[in-house]
Amino acid sequence: MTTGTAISAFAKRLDQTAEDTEALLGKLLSDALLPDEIARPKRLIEAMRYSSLDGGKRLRPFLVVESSAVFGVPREAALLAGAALECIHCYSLIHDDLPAMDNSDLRRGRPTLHKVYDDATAILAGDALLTLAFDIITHDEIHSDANVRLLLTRALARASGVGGMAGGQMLDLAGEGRFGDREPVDVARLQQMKTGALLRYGCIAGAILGQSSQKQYQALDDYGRALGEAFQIADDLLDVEGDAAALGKQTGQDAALGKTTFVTQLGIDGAKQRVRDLLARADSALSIFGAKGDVLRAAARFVSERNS
Ligand code: GRG
Repeated sequence: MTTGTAISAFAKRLDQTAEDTEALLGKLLSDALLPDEIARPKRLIEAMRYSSLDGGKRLRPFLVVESSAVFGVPREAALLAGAALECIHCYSLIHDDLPAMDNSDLRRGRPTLHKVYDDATAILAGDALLTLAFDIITHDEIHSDANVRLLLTRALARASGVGGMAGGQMLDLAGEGRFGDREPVDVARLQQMKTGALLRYGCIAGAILGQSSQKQYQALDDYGRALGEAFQIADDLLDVEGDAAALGKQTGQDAALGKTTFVTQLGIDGAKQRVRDLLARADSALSIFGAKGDVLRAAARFVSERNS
């Protein structure tokens, strides 16, 4: 496949996954009660819907779907696992925007949840999305083998929790000097946790669902790590060089907070070179999948060259 063909196939598939994820999240976030639930308060479910529907690239569900496609996993199962991952992502955005964290007014081109509702509703909507993710990931439809569901669930917990995203956020705040003197920041480690862990999960989820060999798992793990770092460097570059309108959020926030980022450490040209190196690493990790890895290869390119 030529690079151009792979990129247009990628764009179509990303759009389709975004559409399917939107429909699925719409159903999962309906008023309908699940067995053992007592009531779904209107304000809470509406707040969860506000932050989860009608926006976002749905890159994380896309990675789950495409890493699963490599192993011929049924699309419906992958979409469900992707929806669980997207719920965690949306919760992290809600909490990250709160006054106690980044205090942002704009997200996905719209006012942030706590601006439209209030801080308490935003905290609860984030909590409920996090919890819902762990409900979804255990659905029987994801895999007939309960052990596969257990492995997926444990990996999701580890990507999201103290040793993953939440831990990375803590390191980030400590580096800003929120708890006393600024703590020294290992940017690569921090970002591997804060943003990389969920993206990597999207990639290894396919290997878990597809009951891959150890070698195939390792390949997707390597690919996911390279993609996660490239994503973050692109994010740091966008904060310096990006367009707020295209991004749907303020730019220049890292500099305003005096944050150590890949750009402050490597400079703009150094950061761009690092992205090129990571792209090459992502490509080479996928080599064992041959043409089956083409869409994931295009995804890595999209992540590094994105403008939103
Ligand atoms: C509050 C526990 C907790 C964690 C917050 C991941 C995170 C930690 C905060 C997100 C804030 C942020 C702007 C991180 C930089 C990279 C990032 C995750 C950007 C948003 O992801 P996209 O571009 O967003 O995939 P869309 O809107 O397309 O889903």
